[in-house]
Amino acid sequence: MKILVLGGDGFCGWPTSLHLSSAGHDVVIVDNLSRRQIDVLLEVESLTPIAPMSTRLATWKKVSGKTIKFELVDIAQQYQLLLATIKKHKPDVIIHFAEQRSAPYSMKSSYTKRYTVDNNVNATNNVLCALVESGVDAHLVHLGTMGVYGYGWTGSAPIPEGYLEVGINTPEGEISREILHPANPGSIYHMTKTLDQLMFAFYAKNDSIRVTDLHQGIVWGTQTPQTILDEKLINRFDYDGDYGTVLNRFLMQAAIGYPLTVHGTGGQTRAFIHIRDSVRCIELAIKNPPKKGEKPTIFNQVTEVFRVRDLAKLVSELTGVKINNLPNPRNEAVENELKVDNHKFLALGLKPTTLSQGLLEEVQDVVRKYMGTVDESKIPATSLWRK
Ligand code: NAD
Ligand code: USQ
Repeated sequence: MKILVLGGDGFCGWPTSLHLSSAGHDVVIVDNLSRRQIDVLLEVESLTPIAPMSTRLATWKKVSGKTIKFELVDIAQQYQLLLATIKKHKPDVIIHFAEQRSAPYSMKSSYTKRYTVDNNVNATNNVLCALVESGVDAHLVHLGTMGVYGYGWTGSAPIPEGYLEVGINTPEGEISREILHPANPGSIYHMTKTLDQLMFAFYAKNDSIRVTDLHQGIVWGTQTPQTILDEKLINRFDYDGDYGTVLNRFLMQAAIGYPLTVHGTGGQTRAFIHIRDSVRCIELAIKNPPKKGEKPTIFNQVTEVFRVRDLAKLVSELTGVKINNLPNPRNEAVENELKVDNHKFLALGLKPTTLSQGLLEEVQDVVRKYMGTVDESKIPATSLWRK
C-alpha cells in the first residue's frame, strides 16, 4: 500500500515508517521538522543522537534496500502544499502523528497553548479537508490519546473503546443511544485531541471519510527491530521535563543516579504501551479499515496499566536509585483507578509486550551508552498547570 506518514520524523512516526517500509509498503514521510525546532527553542536534545532526515533515509536505503520518500510540509499552515502532496502520491492510507504532543509544553505559556491549538486543530482539519477536496479515498489513521477520557472514571467497568451505550429517559420511556465517550481532557494538548474526535465524527458522517482513531497510552521504550539496525536509524529519546514521559524518564534517571521525579504521591494510574507494540497496532489498524459511511473506528491502543509510584518502586528496586516525591506541577487527580478495554487489538492478534526486567534493562543500556550527553538541568518539570 502507498502510505503517507504525517509526523514521520517523530518518536512514534519514525519507527512506524521503518516498520511499514520493512513490511513492503511504499512509505512517504511528511513532516515540518517542528519537533527538532522545539528542542532548539527549549535548549534540549534527544538523549540519543538523531540523524538528519536525509541521513536517516539514506541509511535505511543502505541497510534495507528500500526507499522512503520525504516531503517537507507544515500540514497546519501549508494547506495547498498538503493538498498537492496528497494529489501527487494518492495514498491508500494516511497515518496522522503530526501534532504537538507534550501536555507540559502545551501548558507552559499562552504562546505554547495557542501554538498547540493552532497546530493540532488546523493540522487535523486540513488533512480531512484535503481528503475531501482531492477526492483521494485514503483511510485516515490518527494517533489519539487515552487522555481524551480523563482520569475521573470511578466505576469498576473498563473504559470502553471510544463509544458508550447510554439510556435516556424520555416521556415515551427509556431509549438507548451510542455516544462518543464524554471528553474530559487534563491539558490543552489533551483538549486538542478531544476536538480532533469531533472533526473525525463530522467528516465521517458528512463526507464518508474512513477514519480510525487510536486512543494510545503512554509509549515507552525506544528501539524497534528496524531502528536498531544502524546507529543512524536510532529513535529519539526525550528525557526533559516537557517531552520526557514518565517511565522512560525514570529509566534514564536511574541510569545516572538521579532521584526519581515522582509527582506528588505517585497515585496517578495511567495506561502504557511499548513502542514495538505501538507500531504493530498501527499495522493492524491499517489492515482493518472501517467501511465508507461508517462512524470512526476507535481502538484503545494500550497493553498495561500502572500506578506511577509502583513504576518508581520497580525501577528503584532494580537499580537502587532513590525516589523523590516532588510537588506536582500539574492539576490532576492525586490518586485514580483505571481499567481499560483493549479487546479489539487482542482480537486482531496483538500479542502484548509486557513490562519485564529485560525490556527495562534494554532501555537502560541505550541510556547508559549516551548518558554523557545528559543535561541534568533539563530534568525537572517546570511547566505549571496553574501559576
Ligand atoms: P513527536 O513530537 O516525537 O512527533 C510528532 C511529529 O510531528 C514530529 O516529527 C513533528 O515535527 C511533526 N509535526 C508536528 N506538527 C506538524 C505540522 N504542523 N506539520 C508537519 N509535521 C508536524 O511525537 P510522538 O511521541 O511521536 O507522538 C506522535 C503522535 O502520537 C502524537 O499525535 C501524539 O499525540 C500521539 N501519542 C504519543 C504518545 C507518546 O507517549 N509519545 C502517546 C499517545 C499518543
Ligand atoms: N509524572 C511523574 N513524574 C515525571 C513525569 C510524569 O510523576 O517525571 C506523572 C505525571 O504527573 C502524570 C503521569 O506521570 O500523572 C504521566 O505523565 P507523562 O508525561 O508520562 O504522560 P502524559 O503527559 O500523559 O503524556 C504522554 C504523551 C502524550 C500522550 C499521553 C498518553 O506525551 O502525547 O497523549 O502520554 S495518556 O497519558 O494515556 O493520555
